[in-house]
Amino acid sequence: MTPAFIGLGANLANPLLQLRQAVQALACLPDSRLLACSPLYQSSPMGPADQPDYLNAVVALETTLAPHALLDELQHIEQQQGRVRTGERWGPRSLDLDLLLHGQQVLQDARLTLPHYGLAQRAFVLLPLADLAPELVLPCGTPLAELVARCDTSGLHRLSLSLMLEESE
Ligand code: A4P
Ligand code: MG
Repeated sequence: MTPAFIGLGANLANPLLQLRQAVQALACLPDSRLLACSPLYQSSPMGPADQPDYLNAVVALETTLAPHALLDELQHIEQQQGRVRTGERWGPRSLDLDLLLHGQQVLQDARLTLPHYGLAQRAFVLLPLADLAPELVLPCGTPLAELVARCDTSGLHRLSLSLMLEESE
């Protein structure tokens, strides 16, 4: 089994419900086990400012799926939940699932970049990832805690809502 981390983001069509449904779907992935779910964060939009705030979280899995097979599964979940790709860069979306890390894999091809290209800069990814794995060291050798210390957390708020229904209800 390989540990993998998935970044979740949504800012349209009831984002909280989108993320909760996505966690349920991630819990049902083949050849995988959902290990943990970070707290939920509200974040001001990166990219065009004329869009609603996002909800973001990170989920930890262990999986025997290869990276591209896992990406296929993530894109299938996005489509199931009605994601429409408008082509607008960093535009609003009902659900975005990013494969942040797949073990210590480093790769770059037409479909997949690992680690995810925005991981090192984005507070809305780094903080929830650090909630789950504070001791994590990235494949390049940089400790996650160093990136967290450096990132700009303005516009980011941890919420007291849970994504795991069984914990909150
Ligand atoms: N792709 C390559 N590597 C990966 C990977 N590690 N994980 C490819 C997932 N996908 C990967 O993604 C475009 C292509 O990236 C895919 O076809 C896949 O093969 P997409 O989901 O279709 O499009 P996108 O998400 O709009 O593009 P992009 O540039 O990846 O956007 P981001 O980086 O995901 O940013 N603001 C806040 N506050 N919170 C957010 O979550 N998210 C975005 C989207 C913008 N602003 C945000 C947030
Ligand atoms: Mg994406």
